[in-house]
Amino acid sequence: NTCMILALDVTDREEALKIAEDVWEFVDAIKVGYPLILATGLGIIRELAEFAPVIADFKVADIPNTNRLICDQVFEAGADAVIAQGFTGRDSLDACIEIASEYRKDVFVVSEMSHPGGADFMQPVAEAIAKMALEAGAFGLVAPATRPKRVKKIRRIIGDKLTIISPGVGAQGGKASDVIAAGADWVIVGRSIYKAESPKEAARQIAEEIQAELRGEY
Ligand code: BMP
Repeated sequence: NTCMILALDVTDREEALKIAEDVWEFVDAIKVGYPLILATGLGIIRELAEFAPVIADFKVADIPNTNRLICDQVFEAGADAVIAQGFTGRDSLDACIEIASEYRKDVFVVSEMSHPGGADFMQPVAEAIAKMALEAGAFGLVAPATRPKRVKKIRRIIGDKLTIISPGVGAQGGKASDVIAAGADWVIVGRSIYKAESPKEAARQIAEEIQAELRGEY
């Protein structure tokens, strides 16, 4: 377990596959979203699944029926998990979880986003979303590495029942070891890896920082 997820937001298929091949040993999953999938097609999910489990970050946020249709496509394409927004409410989330469980796959729910604006409207509802995700039987939450204190708070609410994956490390200012210390299970890292001169070296360094934190060396 490397406690790291690669956010592969490049828009070129060859580049995406090259980076996945370079860094797979340092990551436990690859997160793909609109940039890569709109550019290259849904087929990229199966290609990347050769290297690591794929999390489809579509931030699903619609009525239950539309959520069901979206999740069906995502899991049919070979994704191991989908990311849904929580603010659309319990029935919309239930729809995602219903389809995921048919495929024996997982749903992560966004509670509060990592960018500065994520504190404007999402932070006040984040704790309620975390509770809802717990009650609904989601697999995990997406919580901000840019605000380790918030991750700590969310961890207190959900206990050990949900996994926390945390974006915002590096390019957005968060530090991997800080958010792991605050209770995140995995950090999500994009630009700091895929824009690095050597993505492999960058991934290795962050992985080492996390392992040192877990050994209590920080
Ligand atoms: P980067 O490490 O380059 O900042 O990438 C972070 C990734 O996590 C991006 O794919 C972004 O869309 C996603 N993300 C985020 O940054 N904050 C959130 O709150 C939720 C996200 O999914």
